[in-house]
Amino acid sequence: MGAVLAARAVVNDELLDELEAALIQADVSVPVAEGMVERLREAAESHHITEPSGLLELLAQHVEEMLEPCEAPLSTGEQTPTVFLMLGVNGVGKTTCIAKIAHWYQSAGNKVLLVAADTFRAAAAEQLSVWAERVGCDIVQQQHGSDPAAVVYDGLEAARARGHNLVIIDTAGRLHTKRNLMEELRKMDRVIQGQLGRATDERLLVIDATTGQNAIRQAEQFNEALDITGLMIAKLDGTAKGGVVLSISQQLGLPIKLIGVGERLEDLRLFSARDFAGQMFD
Ligand SMILES: Nc1nc2c(ncn2[C@@H]2O[C@H](COP(=O)(O)OP(=O)(O)OP(=O)(O)O)[C@@H](O)[C@H]2O)c(=O)[nH]1
Ligand SMILES: [Mg+2]
Repeated sequence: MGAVLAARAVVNDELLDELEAALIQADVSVPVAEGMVERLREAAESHHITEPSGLLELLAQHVEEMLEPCEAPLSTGEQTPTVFLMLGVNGVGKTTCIAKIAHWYQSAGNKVLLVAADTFRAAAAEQLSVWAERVGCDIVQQQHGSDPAAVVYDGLEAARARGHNLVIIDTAGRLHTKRNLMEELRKMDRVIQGQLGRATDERLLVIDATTGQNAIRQAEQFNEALDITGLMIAKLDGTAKGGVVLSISQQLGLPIKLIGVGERLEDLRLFSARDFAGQMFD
């Protein structure tokens, strides 16, 4: 984005068109990019901005303002255990994200339990138990092919019996278009609600920042099926784009809770509109 502006001496229509193209290139959806550039045009006029660098500052400020309402902390319920249900399509980074969250809370002195409710992929429980060992937290698992809702039930019983205060549930990757798989998630959520006597603290949808526009469809459909409480944007380190975050926030208004910036346990950050805007226009 900075390169588009650096190559220009003055702010004019051509430059604004190029900026719009650069935003779309960075995975911002067309209507959102159009709206942003229109707002920028008006602001540049009213503030008499003629230098491209001034325009870049204004754009970063707009992005920060757009994203600020999406900043939200994780809800850690007043009653224990707090329960996070993790969702998303295949390979977006759910399990890695769970390990990172577990590490974070476990290091802060909490007693964390991971629940391996991805009983579909053969190696999934094994992958989660390797993470549990590294984090130093507990795990509940059943054999491959078990009913995921039954694993969730077991997990919550175990948490209550053994005094865990955070339970994080790993689910199998699934396409947002598969109705029966969405129903399976709803069933898991009902089991949690039944056990807790209240809503699941977080139904977190993990989105891969490198996915592009399809991420919007994913968020829309998971949200329709399950009322997601927030987003975790994984793999933001792997893309110069990340504009999809803007589109999702503007089009769906969902809170963004966490971002993933690498494959290690430490590579987890709270979402910050200011940091995101700063990095987008580096
Ligand atoms: N660069 C980068 N890679 C990540 C990040 N999060 C996850 N990954 C990588 O993405 C790949 C998939 O991660 P998983 O956590 O297994 O994804 P998943 O959503 O659980 O996958 P399924 O269970 O198969 O649906 C792994 O190679 C991870 O190391 C991240 O924030 N940055
Ligand atoms: Mg997984």
